[in-house]
This record gives sequence, structure tokens and C-alpha cells, in this order.
Amino acid sequence: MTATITAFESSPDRGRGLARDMRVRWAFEEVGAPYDVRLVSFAQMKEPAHLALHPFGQIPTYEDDDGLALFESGAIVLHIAERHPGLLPADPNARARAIAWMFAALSTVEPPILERQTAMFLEHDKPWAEARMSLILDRIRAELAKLSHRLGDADWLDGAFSAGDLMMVHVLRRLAGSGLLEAHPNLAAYVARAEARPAYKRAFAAQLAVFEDRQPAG
Ligand code: GTB
Repeated sequence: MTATITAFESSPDRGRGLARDMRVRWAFEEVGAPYDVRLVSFAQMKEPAHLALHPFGQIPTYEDDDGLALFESGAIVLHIAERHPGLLPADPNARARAIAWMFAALSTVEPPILERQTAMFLEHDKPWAEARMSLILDRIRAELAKLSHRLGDADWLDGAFSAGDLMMVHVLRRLAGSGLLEAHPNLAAYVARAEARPAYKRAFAAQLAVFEDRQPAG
């Protein structure tokens, strides 16, 4: 059974691993399951056919031959991790902790990182922009300090690499080049370690290929 996911036909980062289909591609690659990709335009994402799959008109979505349609990258990665060995430990307690790290990535670490993006790109001209950005950066620094403390000198957050690490690393990648991650050498090394995984490289290359294959001639 080959599932189909949706991804941007045209992404602001031109396929450099930031859009959220990257998490799903990476999960498929880690477990060694094949997947197909359907590219959608911004206009198509707001049309009824796509809204039936994704109520908020976004990517990624997931569809399989069993009639299952899913949205939300976290739910899709969890589904893949539950259906295939490789991303969740067999021990029930370790498995529950890995899932907790997925939720931590999405509901604790990611929100202020997304707010930073919003502040940078949509609010920079507001009179309160500087004060807001300062508060957002404080929140990011506080979460990173706690995450760094917990990771310590371990390779991964809780034993072997898991879906929790996959999600956390993808969330942290949004800080690349900001200096925020680099302030914690163990977190920077954690992200680099994950990016060196063959499955990550295959997923990254597949996303990038969507855009590189479409370079205008000449
Ligand atoms: N909570 C949802 C999930 O995790 O699946 C969020 C999904 C989401 O934000 N999807 C974005 C989207 O479809 C694409 S990933 N946006 C279109 C819309 O809302 O109309 C966000 C994203 C896009 C591009 C970059 N980039 O190029 O740097 C980074 C992140």
C-alpha cells in the first residue's frame, strides 16, 4: 500500500526542508515505506476538494488505500510511526514517552518559534514590533535552555532516535541561522546529527527535487 501526501507546488523556501511535508517524508524514509506526493498550488489548497481533506486548507495531508485521510503533520507522523517499526519503541512506557516528545515539540517548543516567524515577516512594521520580538525571543531562549538541559550529552531525547526526535529536530530547524540554537552547542549538534541520517537526507533531496526539476531553462 502506497500512501499519498500533499506538498507545496511552490514553496517559499524552494524545497529546503522547512515546509511540513518534510516531517512526513522523513518519517516515511525512516520506516522504509514508499509514498507518493501530490503537489498542490495555494489556490488548490482553498478549493473544496482539498478542504475535504484538510479543513484548514493546508499541506500536508495523507491518504491511503484503506480510505484513511488525515491532516496535521503530527497526526500523520504518529500514524506512520504506529503502522511501521522504526520510529517508536516497542516498550509501552518508552513508546508513550516518545509520543510525549512529539507533543512537546508541537505544543511547547514550536509555538514561540512560529510567532518569531510571524513577527519577522508580518509584524515588523508595527509600532510594537521590537517589544513583541523581544518577548518572543525570551520565550524561545527559555524553552531552548530547558531542552538543552534535558538533552545533556545524550544523542537523542529518550534512548534511541524516535518520532519525538524527528518532530523536535524539524521544529528546531526553523531557527537555523538565528544564533538561538547555536547558543546551545548540544542542541546544534543534535540537529546536525539528525540531519546526517540517511533517511533525513533522502527526504530532503526529494523535497528539493520538486523545485530543482523545475528550474527555468537557459
Ligand atoms: N499544524 C499544521 C501541521 O502541522 O500540519 C500546520 C500546517 C501548515 O502550516 N501548513 C503550511 C500551509 O499549508 C505549510 S508548512 N500553508 C498554506 C496556508 O496556510 O495557506 C509551513 C511552512 C511553509 C513554508 C515554509 N518555508 O518556505 O520556509 C516554512 C513553513
